[in-house]
Amino acid sequence: MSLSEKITELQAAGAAAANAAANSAELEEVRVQYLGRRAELPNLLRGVAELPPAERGAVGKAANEARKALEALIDQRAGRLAIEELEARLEQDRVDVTLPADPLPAVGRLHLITQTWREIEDIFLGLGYRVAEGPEVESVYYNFDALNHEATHPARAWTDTFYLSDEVLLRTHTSPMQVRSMEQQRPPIYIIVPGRVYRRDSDVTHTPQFHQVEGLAIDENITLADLKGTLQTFARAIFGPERNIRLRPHFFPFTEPSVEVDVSCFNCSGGVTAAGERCSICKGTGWLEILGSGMVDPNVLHFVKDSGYDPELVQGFAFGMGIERIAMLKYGVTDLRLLYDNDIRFLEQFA
Ligand code: 2NM
Repeated sequence: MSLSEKITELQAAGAAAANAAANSAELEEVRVQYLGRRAELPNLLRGVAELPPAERGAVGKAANEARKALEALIDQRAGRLAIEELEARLEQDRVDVTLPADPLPAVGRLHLITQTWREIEDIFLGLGYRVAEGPEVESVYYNFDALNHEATHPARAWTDTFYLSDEVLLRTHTSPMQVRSMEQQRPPIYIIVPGRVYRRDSDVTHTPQFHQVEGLAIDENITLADLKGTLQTFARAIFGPERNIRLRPHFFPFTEPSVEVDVSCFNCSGGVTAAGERCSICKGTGWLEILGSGMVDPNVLHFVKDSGYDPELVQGFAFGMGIERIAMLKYGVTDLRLLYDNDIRFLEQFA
C-alpha cells in the first residue's frame, strides 16, 4: 500500500471511529488513538522525512491535510456531543418551579380558643366592624377611671386585680382599648377588641388569665334596638339560624341601661329535651347566658369628648363576651380546664 493510500485509509478509519463514538469520553479515546503522540497518522508525518525528496512535498501535504481534516471532524463531533449531553442533563435535572409544592401533612391545628376568637372576628368583620388590639399592661386610668368605675368598685381591689404598681395593672377586660380607640378616631366607630385579660380568680370555672371580645358601636341615632339586632345576628351566626336572644336588665359601670344577653338553648325546647327530660345544658330554663351589654354611659363619652364623642350628638352600645365561654357552649366542653390542659386527645377533636 502506498503511503498516500495509507493516509487516506487512516483518515477514513478515524472519521468512522469518530462518528461511531457514542459520547464525549469515547470520542476522546478516538482522538488519542488517531491523533495522539503515538498515533499512526502523526507518525507517518514524521516518516515523510525519509521519503525521496521528490515525494516529500506531496505526501507531507496530504498527511498534514488528512490530520487537519480528521482533527476538524473530531472537534465538530465533540461540539455536537457536548451539546447533546448538556441537553440530556438539563432534561434530566429539570425542575418545574411552577409545580405546586408537595406539602407535608399539616402538623397540629389551631387551639379551640384561637378558632373561636377568629370565628367571632369574622362575624363582626362581616358586619363592618374593625378589629383593634391593645396593651395587656394598662393604667388604672384606662382600665377603671375612664370606664366610669367608682372608687369603691370591687374589681379595683388588689385582691381582685393584678397590680404592677399603684397606677399600672394587668387589664381586667379589653374595654381600655375601646377608650384608646375613641381617643384615636372621631365617631362613627365600629370596633371589636379581642384579647387576653387577667383577674385574680382561680377555681373550677375561672382561670386567672382568659380571653374576651368586646365590641363598641358609636354613631348618631343608635338605640337599644341596634344593640339587639346586632347581637341577635351574632348569636345566629355563631350558634345557628334557629336561635333567638333575650335581654335581661343588669348593671355594668360603663353602660346605662345594661343588659345580660341570653341565647335560646340549642339542646332543647323551652328547657325540655326531645326525650321529655329537663335539659341539663340550660338547667331547664331554655336560655343560656352568652354576654353582657348596654348603651354606653354618657359619663364614658365625657372622657373622650375632645375626640368628638359629645354625648348630646352621638351614642352607642358596647358588649363583652368571654371567648372560653362561647367555645364551651358551642362545642359542648363541660370543663374550662380542658382548654388549658392541652391534652392532645382533647385538642385533636376540633379540626
Ligand atoms: C361588657 C358589658 C357591657 C363595655 C363597655 C365599653 C366601653 F368602653 F364602651 F365603655 N366597653 N365594653 C361593656 C359593656 C363590656 O362586658 C361584659
